[in-house]
Amino acid sequence: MSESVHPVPEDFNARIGARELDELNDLANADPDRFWLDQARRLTWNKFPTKAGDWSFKEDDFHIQWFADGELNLSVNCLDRHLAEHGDRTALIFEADEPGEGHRWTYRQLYEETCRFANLLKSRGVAKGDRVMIYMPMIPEAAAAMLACARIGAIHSVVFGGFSPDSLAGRIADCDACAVITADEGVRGGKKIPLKRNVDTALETRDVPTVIVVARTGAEVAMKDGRDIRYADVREGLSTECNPEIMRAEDPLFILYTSGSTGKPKGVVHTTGGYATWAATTFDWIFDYRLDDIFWCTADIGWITGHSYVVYGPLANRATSVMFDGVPNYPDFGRFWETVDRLGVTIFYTAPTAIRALMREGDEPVKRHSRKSIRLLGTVGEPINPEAWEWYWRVVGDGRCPVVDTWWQTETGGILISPFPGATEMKPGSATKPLPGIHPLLVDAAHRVLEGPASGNLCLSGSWPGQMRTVWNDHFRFFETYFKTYSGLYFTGDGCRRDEDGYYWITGRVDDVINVSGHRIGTAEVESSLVSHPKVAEAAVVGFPHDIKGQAIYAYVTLNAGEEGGDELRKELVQEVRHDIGALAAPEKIHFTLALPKTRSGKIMRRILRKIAEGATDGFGDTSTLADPSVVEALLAGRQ
Ligand code: 6R9
Repeated sequence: MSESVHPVPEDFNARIGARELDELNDLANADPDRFWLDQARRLTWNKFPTKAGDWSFKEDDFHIQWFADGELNLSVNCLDRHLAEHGDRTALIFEADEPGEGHRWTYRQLYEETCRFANLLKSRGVAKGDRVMIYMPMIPEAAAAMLACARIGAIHSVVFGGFSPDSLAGRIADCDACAVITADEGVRGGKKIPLKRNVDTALETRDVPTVIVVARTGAEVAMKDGRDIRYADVREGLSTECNPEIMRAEDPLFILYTSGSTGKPKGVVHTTGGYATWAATTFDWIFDYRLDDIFWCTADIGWITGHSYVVYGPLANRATSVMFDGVPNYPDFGRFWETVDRLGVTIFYTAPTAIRALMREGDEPVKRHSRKSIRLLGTVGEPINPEAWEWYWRVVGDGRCPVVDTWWQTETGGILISPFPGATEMKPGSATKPLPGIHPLLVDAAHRVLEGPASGNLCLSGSWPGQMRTVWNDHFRFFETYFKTYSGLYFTGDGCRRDEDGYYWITGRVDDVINVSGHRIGTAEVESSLVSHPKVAEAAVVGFPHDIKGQAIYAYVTLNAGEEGGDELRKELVQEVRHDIGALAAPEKIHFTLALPKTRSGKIMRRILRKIAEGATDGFGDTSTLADPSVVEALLAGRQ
């Protein structure tokens, strides 16, 4: 395919142009310590660090620390320090599911609400280092709850409202949470989500001392005496001042669970100083933020994108950030652009899956709205196909707004590979180049580092402030997952091509992670849910290309002797996965088969299963190691 190149639009006057970017890169290479300490200066520290990074990815000396002797509080950085001059500035614009039914919170209001939540948590005995689950809709109180945890040094763990009670229970157990903050119900696309009821179900297996319930719809919900508190009942009595806990830079800030290639979701741990520096820095660099901007990142706070670019990055830069509690197609496919016009959004950041879904509806729902306030567009979460990129650029941005395709991960805390909107020529489909101080490498199967134009596995050869520090309760797993495959390197799990201009093209996961609509799903989790059904003997799950979702889930299932597969059982199995994990992990296709392709040593050959799910009829490579090569024919015949 021919690659097109888009120069930086001429009248896009960014603070960082090509020359400034060169300077940043030069400094990052010449004096990394000074460079990173300079970035840390964006924050207000109680004690400014004397040293930037201290890390080694080597097994015998494995450690990662940033700004280790520094001390600060992140809620102070997002709130207190802005109050004197910007207290009346809008911090959050809540955009509800019903267009226009939202409201705004100024920095002062967010500060006061944060302090109230912090005092409430303290009154319930929650202290520094304790874990607090947040299972909430996209309402300003959710941001206040996160900031309140940061204020008192509690470690928050936000769980996306689309996850099932079982998933929530698993996370509560894993991090031994002492409180849950939730809402009565959520509302998305006109449909109610019974958040409090889900919490009650989750807590049947493992209770916690405190549940705080914020009113979103005002629905009647069950309340357990002594445990559950209606926020509205106590709010007036809570002080709007709360002394911040001074944290060491390496004190944990939050845990966010994410799917890996094996076992249950991992609790990705981010710490205070490095994460805050990285969220604040990347927000400023990549979104070219100006004081009068209205920034809208459509992600949910249940994902890392919501942490870094709805809450912490924008607020640390005293930006105005939109919290959207709806979906792109409600009430109709023009929702994003109607909202952009009504709120005057200037920077818009969303996922390729949303762009593809909107593109399918044609240009009219976009053109119906002016969008003239937008000056910068961004994408995140999965590779964007050049066709969708071009549509976003041409139709949504009218060919005048840079598009930043930002590559990063839960593990990286913030953006690592992306254009600088005022400095980098764009190639549709490429996340372009690493940020200053970031050192990607491509490695082949034989562990050779590849030079020049090449395709391989994407690794990073050094640390950066926003890097995750550990897997909660499992430091061994942290090392094994990310640093063992390629000695001395952080392995991202992504495949990637680098072209002759040094541009990076992420090709997708090379491990057993499926990226469905930008959401990471571990094949092992779906398989273990499927096999928990009494009729199922074995299951193997792979991803296959999907026009809108990017990838969807294809499940191969073998049944116990005497059981018969059919549509009824398909429905039951989908239900099982929705129950165990959540609707986002529901298989698109279920293929009943008598056998799975296995090697003589019993390993499932996923390569073959992927090919068949993709629709291939040949090109299965070497099948001679299969215990029974005739399985392939049978699978082809039964393809869904
Ligand atoms: C931020 C986020 C991480 C995985 C990552 C990669 C994919 C994210 C991308 C992208 C191509 C981009 N990914 N951004 N692939 N181009 N711009 O999404 O974090 O949920 O942890 O997912 O998403 O495969 O490894 P997370």
